[in-house]
Amino acid sequence: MIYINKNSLKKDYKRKFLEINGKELEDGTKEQQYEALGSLIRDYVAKEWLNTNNKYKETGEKQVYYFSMEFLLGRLLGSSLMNLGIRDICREALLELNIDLDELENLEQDQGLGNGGLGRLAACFLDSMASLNIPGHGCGIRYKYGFFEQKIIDGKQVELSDNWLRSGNVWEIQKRDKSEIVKFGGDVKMETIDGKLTFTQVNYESILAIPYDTPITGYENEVVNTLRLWSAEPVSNEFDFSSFSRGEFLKAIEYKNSVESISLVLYPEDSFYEGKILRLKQQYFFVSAGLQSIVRHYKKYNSNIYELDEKISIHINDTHPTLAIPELMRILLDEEKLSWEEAWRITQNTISYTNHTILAEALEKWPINMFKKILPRIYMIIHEINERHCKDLWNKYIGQWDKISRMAIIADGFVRMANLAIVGSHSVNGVAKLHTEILKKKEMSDFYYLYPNKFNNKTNGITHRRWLLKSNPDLANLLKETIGEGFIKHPMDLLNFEKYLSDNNVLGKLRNIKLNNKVKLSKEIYGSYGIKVDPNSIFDVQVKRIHAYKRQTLNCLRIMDLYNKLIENPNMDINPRTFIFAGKAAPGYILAKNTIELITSIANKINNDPIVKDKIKVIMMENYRVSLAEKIIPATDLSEQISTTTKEASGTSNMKFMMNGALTIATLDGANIEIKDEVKEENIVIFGLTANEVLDYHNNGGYSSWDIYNSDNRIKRIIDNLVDGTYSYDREKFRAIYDSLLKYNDEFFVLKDFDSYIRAQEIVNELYGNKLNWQRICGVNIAHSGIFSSDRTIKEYATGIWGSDVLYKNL
Ligand code: 26V
Repeated sequence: MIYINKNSLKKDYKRKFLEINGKELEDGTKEQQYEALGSLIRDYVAKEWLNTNNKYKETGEKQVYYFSMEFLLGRLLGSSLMNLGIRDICREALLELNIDLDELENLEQDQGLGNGGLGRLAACFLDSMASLNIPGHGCGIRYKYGFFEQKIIDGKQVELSDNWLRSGNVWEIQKRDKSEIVKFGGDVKMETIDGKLTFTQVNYESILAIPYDTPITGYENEVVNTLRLWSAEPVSNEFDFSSFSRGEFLKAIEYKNSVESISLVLYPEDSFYEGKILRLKQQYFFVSAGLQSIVRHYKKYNSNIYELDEKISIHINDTHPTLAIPELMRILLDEEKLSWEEAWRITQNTISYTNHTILAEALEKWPINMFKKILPRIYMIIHEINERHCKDLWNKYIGQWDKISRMAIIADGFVRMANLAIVGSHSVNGVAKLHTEILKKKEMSDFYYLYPNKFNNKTNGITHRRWLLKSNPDLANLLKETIGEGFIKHPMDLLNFEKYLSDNNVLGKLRNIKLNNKVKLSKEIYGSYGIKVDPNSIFDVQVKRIHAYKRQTLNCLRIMDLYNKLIENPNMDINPRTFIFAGKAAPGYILAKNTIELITSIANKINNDPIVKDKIKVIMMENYRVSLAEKIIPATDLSEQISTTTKEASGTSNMKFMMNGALTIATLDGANIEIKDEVKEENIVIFGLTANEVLDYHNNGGYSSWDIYNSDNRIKRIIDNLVDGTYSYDREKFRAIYDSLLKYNDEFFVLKDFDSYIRAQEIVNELYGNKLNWQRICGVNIAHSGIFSSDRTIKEYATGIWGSDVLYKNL
């Protein structure tokens, strides 16, 4: 424990402020006060960080490395203070210095090095590993620019760069002495040395990888793990005077820029794969640097390279870090001089892989020619892996050429990363039960029948420390008052809350907590957009990436339908609703951008119509990110989880909402199914096609959106509204959406699910009418959310995938 009291903290803080700024605390700006506090907290963490690392060295425990192109950490000041157990002390100390801790916490730039679910999951996992005493560390890229900042101007998304490092980053420590060299391009020289065929990469380009380490603190347990992010630099940063005198100054600058471009910016696409050279370079860059440093560290403390797989687990978050497989092979073969068989055994045992999407357009595959040129030795190794793999297939599946070609790693001019990840790892998992079943029985069925034991499910989770304790302190306090503090370390204890749900006093408190959170959000909305929303209305929320399969369009269409009904019958008896949207569209995704325009146009029309003024409002909040989610989710009554069934691998915001006492309206997709199984049918509202029905349409056809359009007047009217000037003078404005629904036969079954969605919304309206019952439902959701803590998920990974005696012992 760090022993700090209010007075020592005040003293330390003033000293730190003076050291950094050369002036007194009270003369500083808020930004300077934030920075000094952050630096001080990092100093406090430093000792436990060192101790943790020393302990890992002494015990020789198995280390887990989570490789991910994305880590969406959000802000770290509040969560670090909370995990160290000094947030309250700090708040009081600062108050005595006339500083509001919340204000400083709000100044922190989000660390937004991720697109959405996959990156946030990686952040939740780091938090859980540290909190469960698991030696687990992150490895990724230190993008100079994170996920773009979204502004809505004239109703449209505008992207600004996210220069998050502008005022420095107090949490990271640069470790120049732990740099690695990553080699690109060149040729491979083959020669026989001492009778052994050896491979040496020559004429390559060297790039320096500099690690920046961020401490990941466990919850009140003195564990501090590491997130190591790599930044690219030219090997020599010296100014090249000889080229300057030859007039080649610009060339030197250009070279520097081209090297640094590798870690310059996070790709903002999360569902359309494009074979961009820079992205391939990014992938190899961090994987190679990460693996080299892991093996170097391993060798420092272990003499037997053959036992590497007993001491190290490497997990790859989607296919993006799959090059870890051939890179580990390269190190073991070319540098450690192991035989192919030994290197392969170690590699397979070390590596495990999670799949996060079944959208075909997101599957990574690289053109062979491009790949060979950039990574010649790695290509050779993949080629050999493929040869051996296909030979096995030929022996097993005699004459079944179609199947063998589907399963090949290199085929049709491409290197297929998912196939490589499956073949080169010992474990392949999906992220929710349905998703894993689809992988096994459909998307990856060939591989499942070949290696049934590799496949397993690990339903996602979220850290209840950030998403309940930190983001909803009033609810956390009510839980502490009722069921005690046990749930913090053992989230399944939340189940005890169910006992209190017959107590009207507790239900009343739940209601007040939610109302308070809604008042706060209303103020935020008013402050940012000048729109007044009624905290007593139902806060009906859909916040997530904008994507056709997530069906923000379905949400829009029912709002349009409700608006039509209210215009016709202004006295219609409904509970007033505030529809809240937030989310970013990939910059090149036209349909998603069009959807944002539709939302803002509907908002514009409805919010300015006096007829419906007291009944409905529509808000599109800008720049959705972790810190905004922390404000919206605790203030939500209704959580919209309405993806086309089979398309959302898991979803994780669904879990955050239930944990904060929202009712879910959902399709039976991803983890929604498991949420339903937990809370039971009467505490969630389900609608829409089932997985089998969707798969049946996919296999056998038979769906016609035109038929629905022509047979349902409500639907015809709102679809026509898209192009009849109701929402824009420019009648062509929503043509892309209109066409996707009619001309292209509504790929995501929006019209098919419309009627059942409307009926589900009517049920929500009725439920909300019975206040006590509504609160009880919210309480049931909270009580059953413990299973969706990422602590549960991480325990399953640790015991089921990364397993070792030490990991078992810890749990
Ligand atoms: C995919 C791609 C495709 C190629 C271009 C760059 C790029 C960047 C990121 C991704 C990741 C997309 C996969 C993803 O985020 N899946 C989400 O993972 C969540 C955590 O498992 C899960 O809850 C969501 O359902 C799933 O959509």
